[in-house]
Formats: sequence, structure tokens, C-alpha cells
Amino acid sequence: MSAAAESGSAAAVEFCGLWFAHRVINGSGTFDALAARRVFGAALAREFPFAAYVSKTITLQRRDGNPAPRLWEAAGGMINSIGLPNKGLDGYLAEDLPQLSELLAEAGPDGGSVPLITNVMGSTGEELARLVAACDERAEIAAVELNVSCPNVKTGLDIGADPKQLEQVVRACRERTRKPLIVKLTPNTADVALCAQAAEAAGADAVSLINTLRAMALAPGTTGSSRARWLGGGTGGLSGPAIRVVALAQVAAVAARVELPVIGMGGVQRAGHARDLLDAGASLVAVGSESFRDPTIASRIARELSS
Ligand code: RRO
Repeated sequence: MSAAAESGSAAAVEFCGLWFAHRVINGSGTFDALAARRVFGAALAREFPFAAYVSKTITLQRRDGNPAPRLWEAAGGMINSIGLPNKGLDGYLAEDLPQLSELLAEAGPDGGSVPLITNVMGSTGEELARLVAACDERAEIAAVELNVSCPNVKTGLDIGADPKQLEQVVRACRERTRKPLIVKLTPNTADVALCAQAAEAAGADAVSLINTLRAMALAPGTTGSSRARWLGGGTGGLSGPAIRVVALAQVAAVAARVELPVIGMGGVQRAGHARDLLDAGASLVAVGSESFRDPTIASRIARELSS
């Protein structure tokens, strides 16, 4: 039976054994659903913009995030250096997860729930595997996304930038869950398709890309060799329209090299941009920075893609 027939909706798609009402989701950390519910109330569930909801990144321990300033407006985008502020695994499971699952149950089509994808990050394979194991125990979590754009505590290199290290880490996580495992690839690497192949070899169910491109800004008003960096974290990640063409190239390269479904993202502002990523081989598209400007944009993109 086709996806559309099985789910009862013409736009519905199957993704790693889950049913999504359409092809548009959010990029992790770009839409705070609980804050949005405080602002928009019941209207948020009635008109939930995403076919699945990806949580912001969760770490084992609680984190305050980077010192301010955390944002810089760049040409055609922004640099963020948020630094993973979050309540830690225990806080997420105890406080956010019940609220998110209540919201997503109200937001689902035809009495179903919007699937929740929990995004996790650790600075070692063992940390990531512990996070994955904890998610595996919770029925409210439909799938886990590994954020591998974190420096390894020993080498200082991003875990996801080195195919060998990535393969080891994903293998360790694969052993801890039967839920769909999505690996969010970093674009800050020599060969992103090689990293995607490593994730596939280690048993990932899907890959998502691109995370932000490493970037920095110097503080206005400072001069010479002592110029200070603007962002409290020193460097940050560039997102927005400026990275759209990079995302398209990386999604096409990855989709050509792996059998896994690909979630494409990077600078999507309109249905045409989403269509480009789908035509390049993505199965789903995520909206990121544009949701800050217009929190309803993903709904419009989904509608236009379906029409
Ligand atoms: O929190 C952040 O600063 C952050 C994360 Br975890 C990420 O994956 N990508 C990004 O641009 N910022």
C-alpha cells in the first residue's frame, strides 16, 4: 500500500518506519515549541508547522551555554554561538518531555501524534551512547538524532568530521537503540559524503545535513592585532540564505553516495528552496533560521510543496 493510502493523506510520507503528514520538519534548536505554546496557545497545536518535531540538543549534564553576545548578523544570514544551553538529560526527561509529548499529541493529524525526534550531543562516544540508551526507554520519543558537531574531549576535533571516529561513535549508539537513528552531519569536514558513508556502515537509519558552517566575526570598534572576537564563544555557526547553495551541494553529494534517507536543510525560506533539496535527493526538508523570522513559514512551505 502506498504511503498516501496507508496514512489517509495525499501528502503523507513514510520515514524510517514512521508516518509524517508532509515533508517539512524543523532544524534542531530553531523552534522552541514550548515557548511557542506560551505565546500562541492552542493555535500552535491546531496549526503545528512541522510533520515531526526535532528537540533542541540535549547533553548529559545541564549547561548554561556560551557567554553573550551569542548572535551576529552576517551578510545573508547569522552566526550563532549559543553553546548548547539545556537542562541536561534528567531535566529534559522530567520537565520538557511530558510537555512536548502533550503538545505533539494535540498537534497530530487524525488523532495521531506529531513524532518527536530528540537531538543529543556528547563529547565522547560513551556519553552519546548513554543519551541514546535513555531515549530508547521513552515511548514518547519516536527517533533520536545524533549531533556530532561537538569536539572530542581528547582530540579537539569534531566527532563528526572524522569518518573513522564517526563510525565508532554511531556503532556504539546503534547498539543502544532500535529506534530510528539519524546522524546530523557536520559540513565542516573535508568530505561530507565519506562521513555519511561511515554513518551508514555503522547502522544509522538516516542522515541530516547541513549543520551550520563554522564562522566568526570581529568586534566593531576594535583595531589591529588585538581585535576582539565579537561572539562570547569566539566562533560560531553560520546559517540562513548564505549557506543554501552549500547545503544543496552537500545534500546532492551525500544522496548520491548513500542509500539512507536524507533530511536536507540550510537556508530554506520558500517552497522552491525545499523543492531544490528534494530534487537533489533529500526525502525530507528542515526549516531552520527562517522560522525565527516567521514561525508559520514551514506550514506554508509544506502546503505549497503538496499542491
Ligand atoms: O548550541 C549551539 O550553539 C549550536 C549547536 Br548545538 C548546533 O548544532 N549548531 C549550531 O549552529 N549551534
